[in-house]
Amino acid sequence: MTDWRKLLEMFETTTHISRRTVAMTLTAALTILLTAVPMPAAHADGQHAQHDHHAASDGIGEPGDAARVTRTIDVDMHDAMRFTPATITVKRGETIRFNVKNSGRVRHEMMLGTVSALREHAEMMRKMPQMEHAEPNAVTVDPGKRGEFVWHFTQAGEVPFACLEPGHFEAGMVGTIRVRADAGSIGGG
Ligand SMILES: [Cu+2]
Repeated sequence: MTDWRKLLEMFETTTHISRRTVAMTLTAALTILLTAVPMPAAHADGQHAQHDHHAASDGIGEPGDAARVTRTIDVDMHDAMRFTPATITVKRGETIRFNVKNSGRVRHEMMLGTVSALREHAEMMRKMPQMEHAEPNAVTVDPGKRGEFVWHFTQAGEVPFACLEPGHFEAGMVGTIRVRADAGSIGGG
């Protein structure tokens, strides 16, 4: 409450409004703020505003053969709930080794999947937060560690990926792999 009082005093010295008015205004603002704070646990899936973009292809590719890796791509995961890079470009037919680093202080993971599959999985993770993924399209990485998985991109299009640690997907820890059909230049962007 000290901060609140300090704020009030600051407010008072810079305005000519009475203390009572200021207090009332601040209380009203605080009430609005408190009621506006979302309750994460109360969010039913149906309340999410976004819609699934059922991609033209549900085919995100297939587990890759480590002996046929054409390229290694480094991905960093951090507690700002972001992947770096968040957009990756590959060519159709490439077998990529994802070298995934967790530079945060909490566990993160990288999982490839359609948006609907990722969302379903995120829902499951909320119910079973300790669940670890042993699937070939994902890697779970402890803080300060590295992990990897190998994936073969068989179709042109976009392959979404996300971190499904509870709350991370919702916080925007998502990315996209653009799979190009042509043999043109591969951008880093
Ligand atoms: Cu995460």
